[in-house]
Amino acid sequence: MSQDNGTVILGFGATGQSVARYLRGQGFAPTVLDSRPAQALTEDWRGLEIHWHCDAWPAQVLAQGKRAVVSPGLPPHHVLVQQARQAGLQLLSDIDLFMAAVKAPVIGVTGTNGKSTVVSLVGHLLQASGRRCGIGGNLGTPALDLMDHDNEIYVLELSSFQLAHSKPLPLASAALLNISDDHRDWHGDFEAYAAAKRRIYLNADYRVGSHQCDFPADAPCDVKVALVPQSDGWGLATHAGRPWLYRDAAPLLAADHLPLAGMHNVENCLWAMALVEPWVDALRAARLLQGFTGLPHRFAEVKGPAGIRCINDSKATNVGATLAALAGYERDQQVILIAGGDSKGADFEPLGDAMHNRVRLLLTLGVNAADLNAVADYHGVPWQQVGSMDEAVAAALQHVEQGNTVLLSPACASLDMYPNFAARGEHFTALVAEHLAAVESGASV
Ligand code: UMA
Ligand code: ADP
Repeated sequence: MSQDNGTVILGFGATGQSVARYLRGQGFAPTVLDSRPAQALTEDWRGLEIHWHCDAWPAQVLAQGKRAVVSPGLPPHHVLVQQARQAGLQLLSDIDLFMAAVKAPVIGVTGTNGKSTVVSLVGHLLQASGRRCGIGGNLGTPALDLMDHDNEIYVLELSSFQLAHSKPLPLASAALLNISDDHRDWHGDFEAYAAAKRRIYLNADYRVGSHQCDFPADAPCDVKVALVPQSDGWGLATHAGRPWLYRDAAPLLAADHLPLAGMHNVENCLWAMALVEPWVDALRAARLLQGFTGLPHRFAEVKGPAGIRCINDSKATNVGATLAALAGYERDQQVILIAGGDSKGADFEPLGDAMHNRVRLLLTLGVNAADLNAVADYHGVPWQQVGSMDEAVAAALQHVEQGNTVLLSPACASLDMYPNFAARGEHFTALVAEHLAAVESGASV
C-alpha cells in the first residue's frame, strides 16, 4: 500500500472512515486528523496515521499534504480547515470524490426539511420501477460506501454542510425543497446557510425548483413544484371535489390515497415524482407512490390511549418542521405539544402564531426551553416546563382529553439530552406504551 497520495482526512466519523475505506481500496493510506479525543473504532485501521486530539496540523503532514477531505461536522471556520486553506491545500468533500468516480446518474436532494423523506420516496420509486439504486448520503450510509458498479442510479441526501464543502456537483437531477432557519451555529448566519443549499443547482442537468428559489437566466429551473394548481409543473388542484396531485393539466392521484399524513408529505410526493421524471413517467410514479411506507420519527403515529392521537415527530429538529406539523391542525386547542432541546441558535418566534389557539398546552424541555416559554407567553399559549421526557409524557397524558393529539415535535436538536433524534423518539414511544400498558392492566396512572 502506498503510504500517501497527499490526501489528509479531516474528521474520522462515518464520512472520514468511508473516505479512508475508499482510498485504501485504491491502494492509498491517507493521514487522518481529528480534533476530538480518540474514539473506539470498530474497523481495523492499522497502517493509517491517525492524529486524535489534534488542534493544529503537524508540520510534517502539512508540508506533504496536497488535498484535505473535510468531514461535514467541521465548519469552514474550524482551525484545521483554516490551516489547510491558508497552506493552499485543495479542500474537498467525500461527495466530490464520489462524483468524480461514479459512472451512473446521481439525483441530489437538499432542503431544511423533508430531505430524508424525499430521498426515500425517490429510492422507492426507482427500485419499484426495477432500477438498482444506491440510496444514502446525509441520510445514513456515506456516499462512498454506496459505490457499487451494479447500481444503475444513485440518490443522495445532501446537507448544507456537505454542499458548502463541495465543488459544483454534476447531478443528473437536483432539488432544493425549502429553506428555513437552521444550523446557524455551523454557517454563522442564515444567508450563508441558504447560499450553501442553493449550491445544489450550480452544475445540475435537471433542476426541480420551488417558488422560494430564484434561478439565474443562464441556468433556469426545468420544472417547478408547488402545493397549488399549476398550468406547467407539479401541483395540487381540486378534481371531482377532492385535492389531487397534478402534472401540468393531468390529474394523477387523489391526495387522500397517499400513504403519508400531512400536507408537507403531499408536497414531498410531488418533489419525488418530479425528480424521477427523467426515468419514471408521471402516471407510473403516482401508482408506485402508494407502496411507500413512511420513515420512523417523522410525524409517525404511535399507539396511544383510546381516542387520543399520539404523534412521534422527533425528527422535527428545527422550527420549520414543527410549523409543518402544526399546520395540519385546526385552531381548536386540540394539541398538547412537547417541544424543546437545543435550538442551534434559531428564533422560535414563528412558532408563536402557529401555536396560538391550536396548542392547549405546551410542555417544554431541554437547554433552550426558556426561549420557547417566552414565545408562548407572548402569544398567550399555556406552557409548563418539565425536566425530562418522562415528566413531559406524564403531564401530557394527565391533561389530555378525548379527541386531542399529543405531539412530540421539538423544533430543536436532541443532543443536549439524547445521543440523537431517534433515541428521543424511541423514549417518547416507550413512555406512551408504558402508560398504555399501565392503563390496560388497571394500574393507577
Ligand atoms: N470532528 C472533529 N472536530 C469537530 C467536529 C467533528 O474532529 O469540530 C470529528 C469527530 O471527532 C468525529 C468526526 O469528525 O470523529 C465526525 O464527523 P462529522 O461530524 O462530520 O460526522 P460523520 O460521522 O462523518 O457523519 C456525517 C453527518 N454528520 C454531520 O453532518 C454532523 C451525518 O449526518 C451523515 O449521516 C454522515 O456524515 C454520512 O453522510 C448526521 C447529521 O446530523 C445525521 N446531519 C445534519 C442534519 O441532518 O441536520 C447535517
Ligand atoms: P430532513 O432529512 O430534511 O431532516 P425528514 O424527511 O427527515 O427531513 O423530516 C424532518 C422533519 O421535517 C420531520 O419532522 C418531518 O415531519 C418534517 N418535514 C418533512 N417534510 C417536510 C416539508 N416538506 N416541509 C416541512 N417539514 C417537513
